[in-house]
Amino acid sequence: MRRRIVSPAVIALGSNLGDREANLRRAVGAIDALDGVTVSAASGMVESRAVKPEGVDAAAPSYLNAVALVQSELPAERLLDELNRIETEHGRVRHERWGDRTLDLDIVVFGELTVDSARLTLPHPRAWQRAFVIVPWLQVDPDAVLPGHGRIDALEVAASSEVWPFDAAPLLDGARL
Ligand code: A4P
Ligand code: MG
Repeated sequence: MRRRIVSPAVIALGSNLGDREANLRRAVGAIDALDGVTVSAASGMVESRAVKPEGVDAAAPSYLNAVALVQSELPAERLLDELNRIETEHGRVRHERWGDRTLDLDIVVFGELTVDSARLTLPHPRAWQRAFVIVPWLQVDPDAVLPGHGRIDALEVAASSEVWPFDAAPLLDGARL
């Protein structure tokens, strides 16, 4: 019998183009529908100003972000393939770094895995400084630890002013934890 290896992973979702709420909602459904991937929890949505390489861009459409906890039988690179496919299916086009997008799906952590390849860096190198990742992640895992940076509740303090809650129905029906 094939032994299943299941890894807990954290996925950050973001959208600042189109129907942002619908984009995040459909993305959570599409992730949960992947063969070998189950979404165990999803945060509420938070809103924030777009961060560009040159700083906060108040003229760009603001973002909705959320975080999903998943259990993945897919290895990290295969999960990334599937997330890239879901992004493309949601109309994602890549023109510029940190450019406006209908959907961005990033793997924040994948179990204890540390990777630094051309395609995949784990843990995500910028998650620790981003309120739009840390604040929703704390909602679904208050004890979470970001390898290399420690407990995320200690990171939130500096970051918390940058995001505000977005009132919407839960991304997942019912608690699954
Ligand atoms: N890649 C490497 N590691 C990962 C990972 N852990 N998860 C590679 C996902 N992808 C990973 O990503 C570029 C390449 O990163 C991919 O080919 C993948 O193989 P991308 O999605 O094409 O482009 P990007 O998202 O513009 O690049 P980058 O540098 O990953 O962006 P960030 O750091 O994710 O920032 N402002 C607000 N308010 N909210 C946001 O969500 N997001 C960004 C994107 C900028 N500003 C934002 C937000
Ligand atoms: Mg990305």
